[in-house]
Amino acid sequence: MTAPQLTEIDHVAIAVHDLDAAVAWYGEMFGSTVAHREVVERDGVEEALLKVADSYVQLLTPVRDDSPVAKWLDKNGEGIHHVGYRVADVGAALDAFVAHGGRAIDAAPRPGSRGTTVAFLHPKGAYGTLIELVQE
Ligand code: CMX
Ligand code: CO
Repeated sequence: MTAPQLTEIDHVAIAVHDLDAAVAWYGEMFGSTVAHREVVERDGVEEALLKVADSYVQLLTPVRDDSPVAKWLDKNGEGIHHVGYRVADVGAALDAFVAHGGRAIDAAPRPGSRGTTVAFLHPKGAYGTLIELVQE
């Protein structure tokens, strides 16, 4: 057995075509406000984080045509793109995952948004879910 690795849901990420429109929609419908907004160059996305208790809704839009989110939107249209699980130690969680035969996208932890350290796990072999491990 693996020791428990996932401590909280960090975020649910939703891919959208128009970030301002999606932010306005969440504000109008649910009174949500933006806690953080950032362009993450490495992933070619801009994100807006809306706080829900201790977690976030991460609205994502591509800023480049070669962004993985641009490709995903072309194929699937708008919708849930990935789930971010909080972990205490992303390196240890990634090692445990790979040691148990899991398929990682990132070979090692890397910087995410808002100063986090993250690692992505491949949706193939993860019940069709793109998983992001997030260490705050
Ligand atoms: N959720 C579930 N399945 C997904 C997926 C997603 N988000 N993205 C791709 N897939 C599936 C595809 O449907 C496809 O399945 P089939 O082979 O059955 O058709 C398979 O995975 C391969 O997909 P693809 O379209 O060929 O895409 P790539 O292999 O080029 O890339 C992935 C897929 C996951 C490796 C790539 O998107 C990636 O590296 N993602 C991690 C980085 C990222 O998403 N960054 C943006 C977010 C940044 C942030 O949160 O801060
Ligand atoms: Co994310």
